[in-house]
Amino acid sequence: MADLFTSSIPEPPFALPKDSGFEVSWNETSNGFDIKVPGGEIFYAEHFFTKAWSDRMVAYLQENAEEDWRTIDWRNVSADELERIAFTNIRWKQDSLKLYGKSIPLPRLTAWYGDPGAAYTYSGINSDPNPWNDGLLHIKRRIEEVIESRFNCVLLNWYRDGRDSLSWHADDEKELGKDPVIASANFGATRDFQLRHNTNNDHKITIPLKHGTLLVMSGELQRHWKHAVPKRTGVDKSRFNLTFRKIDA
Ligand SMILES: O=C(O)CCC(=O)C(=O)O
Repeated sequence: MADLFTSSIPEPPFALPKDSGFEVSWNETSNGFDIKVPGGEIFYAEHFFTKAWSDRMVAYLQENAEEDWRTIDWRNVSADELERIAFTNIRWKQDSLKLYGKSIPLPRLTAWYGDPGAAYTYSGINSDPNPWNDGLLHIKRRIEEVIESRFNCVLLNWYRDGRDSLSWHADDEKELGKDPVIASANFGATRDFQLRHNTNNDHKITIPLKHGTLLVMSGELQRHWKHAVPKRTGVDKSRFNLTFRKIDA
């Protein structure tokens, strides 16, 4: 009888360091794992959004007046061409960083939505928010139903294939306030989300973020850990990541 109960306790589909300070519990109410790590907290719900809803989101994020999103090779669309595409729901842009006087395109496309005034400066790029639309508001509300936090903006990242990536960083910009809660909704191709502790080299976690996964970072995580989405050869499909945040306006 005991076996019956023990074997039904779910385990996360990724490994955690075997050290003290790491603790996993299944959250029956929100259907995900509450994970304590040294200096922070993570919530992971592998199938938070249904497949039907996630499929709809993949279309919603790409629909546009000119191109068939099912067949177009987005990798070969230039920044100028992208600008001319009238996306139905999301105003995607190709941002660039200024480095040693050179303009370097980010290895992904981005968009910024939120309440009026929720402007954000990220890697030196200042973004005024586009106004919310129904699809983004629906996702925001779904997340707010299961976690206590409220959000007033969202950064969207579009990784067109495995060549797109995001380098090591913490979401610790001052407009996010102290110990921000960041909720990440994921649609499309699965990509690895890596976390590493700032001072303990043995504390590394690789979390697969799948079609419909919700990941929430909270507590002091942004103070003590960095995260990244590395390149992955072999991934040839798009992945969309929406990180909901609260800007102290
Ligand atoms: O794509 C992801 O999963 C991470 C996104 C992220 O870290 C960010 O936008 O700051």
